[in-house]
Amino acid sequence: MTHDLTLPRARHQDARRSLAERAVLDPHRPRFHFTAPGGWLNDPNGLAHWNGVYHLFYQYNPLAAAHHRIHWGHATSRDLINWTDEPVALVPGTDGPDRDGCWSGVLVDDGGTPTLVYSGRHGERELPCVATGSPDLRSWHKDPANPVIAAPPEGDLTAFRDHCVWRENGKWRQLVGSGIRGVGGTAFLYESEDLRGWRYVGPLLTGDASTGTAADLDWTGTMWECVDLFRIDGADILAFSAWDEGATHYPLYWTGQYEGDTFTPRELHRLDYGQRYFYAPQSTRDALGRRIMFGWLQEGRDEDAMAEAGWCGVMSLPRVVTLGADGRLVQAPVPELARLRREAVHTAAFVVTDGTYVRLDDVAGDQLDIETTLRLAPGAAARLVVRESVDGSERTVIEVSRAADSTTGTLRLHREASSLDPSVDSEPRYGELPLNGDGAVDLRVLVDHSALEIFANGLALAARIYPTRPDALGVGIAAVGAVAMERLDAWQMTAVFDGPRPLWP
Ligand code: DQQ
Repeated sequence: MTHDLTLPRARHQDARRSLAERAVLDPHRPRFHFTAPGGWLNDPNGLAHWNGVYHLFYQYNPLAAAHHRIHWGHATSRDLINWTDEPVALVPGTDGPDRDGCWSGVLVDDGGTPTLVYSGRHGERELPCVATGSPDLRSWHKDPANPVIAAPPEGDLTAFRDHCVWRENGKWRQLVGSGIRGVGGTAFLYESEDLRGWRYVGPLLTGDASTGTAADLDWTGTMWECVDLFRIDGADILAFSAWDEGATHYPLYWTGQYEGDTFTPRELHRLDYGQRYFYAPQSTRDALGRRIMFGWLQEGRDEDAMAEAGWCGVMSLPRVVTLGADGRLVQAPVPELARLRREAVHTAAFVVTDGTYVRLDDVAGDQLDIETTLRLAPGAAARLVVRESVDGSERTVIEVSRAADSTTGTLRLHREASSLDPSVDSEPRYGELPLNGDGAVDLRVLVDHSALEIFANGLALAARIYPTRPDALGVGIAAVGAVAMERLDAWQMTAVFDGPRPLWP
């Protein structure tokens, strides 16, 4: 049987349907990840756990599946899993400093008053703005003093936007992402008594863009977007997204020490190996003391396909971030996610014979949570296959391998056969996977239509895949060398979104 590639597009092309109606018809739309009701979604903003309610704001264009005149969408949840759409929080002004968009920012508690600090965009320029909220965080009032910083610091800068704001020693402190042309990305530090009048302190830390290139795994770019400074288990983390000339590369973090007006870096790591598929992350500390992080899973299909689908952009699953014994961040989906699990399948341990492929016939679907523990001999590799069509022409391969020297490994995502649609991104993704001497890999794979999130020994890799075949639902495992599968548990994941949602709740 040949699959008609034109079918999904033709169905979406009906311009009489609203964006939200077209969105729900799209087979690539996730069902348990947060998405906007329709139109465009990018960065998570204003994350907060406020009076027992989680607030997720996000960069939103309710008018088209394109990045233009960005609003702030808003959703709330009591469990980080089920979301209620709230009224759009910020709309670009008819005039004023945010007339071309309300770009990324944060929510802070100003003595009981919910207050947003965001980047107002006018022309090609972004400047810090403030808005205060009603006690239920449903209506927002922009401050007449906006922009609250009239101009970036002097110098030849690549950009000036996005905010991290916190209270310290009775004052507010703020980081604004930027880049010094010819030098590198940076985070400018400011101080304030009242969130309105800001004193420039200086660069907290500046990267060196002359070291490496975008092809490297840890080039820090010419501008740092969405800087996020937090302390976790006594360690200071400065996270940012490396940007260069309009290209959104990947999220990175420095470990180090924040003291006084500087951050002394120790180590630099990728936050997620999916590169731009987990971009612009933002985190908050919830009432349980957990560091909760979301990132933006960008699309891997072209602008026409997004426009036809009526929606684009996926919010990652909320992740709990902790500090590992090696000083690196460890990430896992919030445990609340397990509430969506249905129809458990437990596979008994077995040795995957070298060179064989075992199709797991009782595990199949496009909404799955798969947990497995694999043990790799030195030089061995295990390949977990998901979204495989019956004829094998479409398949997505998650590979974990162990080097012959036994303590290092690699996590790799192969997408070259993920889709028969030649227009979608099929580039591989990979990153280093530290292993203990026993070669054990705890692997968790969440499949949600086009959204894929992988966690291997606490390291994350998010990506998007667009299988065209309705039967691309299969799961299997292959081995090269000696691989033992010590357990595999899989669940169907129930949907939290069903049916069209209002674009303007
Ligand atoms: N997205 C926002 C910016 C930010 C970028 C605009 C990161 O504020 O720098 O939608 O994806």
